[in-house]
Amino acid sequence: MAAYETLRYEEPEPGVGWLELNRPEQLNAFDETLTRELQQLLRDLERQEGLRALVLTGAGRGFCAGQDLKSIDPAQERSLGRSLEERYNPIIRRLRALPFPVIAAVNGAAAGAGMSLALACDVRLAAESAFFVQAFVRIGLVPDSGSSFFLVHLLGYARAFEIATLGERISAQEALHLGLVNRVVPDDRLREEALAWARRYATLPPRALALTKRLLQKATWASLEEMLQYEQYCQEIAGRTEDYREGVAAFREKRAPVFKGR
Ligand code: T3D
Repeated sequence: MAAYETLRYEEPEPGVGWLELNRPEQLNAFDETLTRELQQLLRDLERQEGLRALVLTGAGRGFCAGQDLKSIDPAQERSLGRSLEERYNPIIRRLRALPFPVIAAVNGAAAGAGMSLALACDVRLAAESAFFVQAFVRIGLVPDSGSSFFLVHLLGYARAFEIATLGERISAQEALHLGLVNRVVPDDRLREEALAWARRYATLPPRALALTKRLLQKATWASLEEMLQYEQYCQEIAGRTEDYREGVAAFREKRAPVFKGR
């Protein structure tokens, strides 16, 4: 795997990837290098042999503060549409398409596109001191990098509208109450809890998890009839795996299954 300037990647345990955005002085805001490197790393991870879960987090006291506002010259005209098309949207698409669960371990501020990044993960675990901000409106922009989609699907229109238009800080506890995060843990437990969750995924049948991810993503926009057909299609694939046969055998033999991803 390539060496990265703005990312740290390790596999602390078999099947578990740990990806840290690493520009702590800027609360891991996205500059050109970070967006390029994150695209590249996600492309590599899609094909990483044996990877069964990924944790995404930030170095230092921030998760990600969105676009780096200091690396751009406000006097110079830039196409923000092109910036989304070339830099941000490929990251969100790649993250969503990874064939294993992605856990956001939100360690601090998740603002603007940094909040979108957390929302694009499959589940969110937040440290008690973490917070979320739809910072876009504060600088005259609109929600991007998927935030409009994720907020409405997670919260419904009225709450999404409030959060996107007021741009106020949402504490980890409020986020839990709203359903924006799955769990809140003490700050000093975040790494251990995120690893424990990822470790659990690493023991589950990878094909079933990958297909479930595809099913649930499609369910956010498809009709019941489409989902019945897609479930049928995915179950046909899952039912042909060795892991399925192992799961049934383990149940019958009253032992824990060992899933190998085949
Ligand atoms: O290409 C395109 O432009 C289109 C795409 C747009 C996508 C977007 O994400 S637009 C939204 C951009 N992000 C923001 O507007 C967030 C700006 N930051 C903040 O509002 C606050 O910093 C936070 C709410 C994130 C955190 O507040 P707080 O009080 O915990 O920390 P702080 O003191 O404000 O920040 C700490 C340091 O990080 C500080 O550096 P300094 O002054 O100590 O040297 C601050 O400048 C730096 N920092 C925080 N956010 C950014 C940043 N530096 C560069 N860019 C940032 N976005």
